Amino acid sequence: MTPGPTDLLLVVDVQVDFLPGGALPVPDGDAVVRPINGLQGRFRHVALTQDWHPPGHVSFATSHPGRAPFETARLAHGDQALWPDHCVQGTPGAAFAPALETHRAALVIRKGLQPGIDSYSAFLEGDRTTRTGLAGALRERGIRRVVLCGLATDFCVLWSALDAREAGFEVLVVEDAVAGIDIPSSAGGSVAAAWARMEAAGIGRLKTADLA
Ligand code: VGL
Ligand code: ZN
Repeated sequence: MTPGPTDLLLVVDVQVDFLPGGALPVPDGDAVVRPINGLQGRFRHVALTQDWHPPGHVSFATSHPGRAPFETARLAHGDQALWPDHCVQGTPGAAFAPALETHRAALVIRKGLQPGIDSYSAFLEGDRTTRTGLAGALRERGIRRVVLCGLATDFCVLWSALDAREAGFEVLVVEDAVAGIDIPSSAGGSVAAAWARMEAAGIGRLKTADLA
């Protein structure tokens, strides 16, 4: 595809804490930076997202005495995976990856700011009710197709892609510009499960080389 005036590149959570050495490292997370920088030059519209939690956020295992990262907690609005403390507002770990180009983006959308609600999705928070405003902002700019890249395939990319589709956009994911956490499961891991869910939702896949 050749990106046009109604296409937007959505760069999800390419932040220090999700890179190797960070608080919640995504394996090979740093490998997405170079392809994403290349992709950004091909799009007229670029938006960046930032996971942006207050200290003591509900998604942190440390906020649940006796619980460990990667366990699941039951909250009033549903199950919550517990993580190491990560992307705390204003800390070095919450900053964009130093090598990520950020100057082309018209929009930076931050998510996960409410102490008691997580938000993997750039569109709709974990209570599945609170909207971030991103869908409206994209519509006002005339965007019809959202092309996603970034971290992590099986969490924030997955939920952002599903909600973009739900909001009525055409959605594509750039498979060599994403990387996943990949929690093992009997069903073959969360990355394979994420691709299956996205495919079932009508979300397309492409490679950086397919973008001319
Ligand atoms: C993410 C887990 C917790 C992500 C954010 O960006 O995929 N994953 N917070
Ligand atoms: Zn988070």
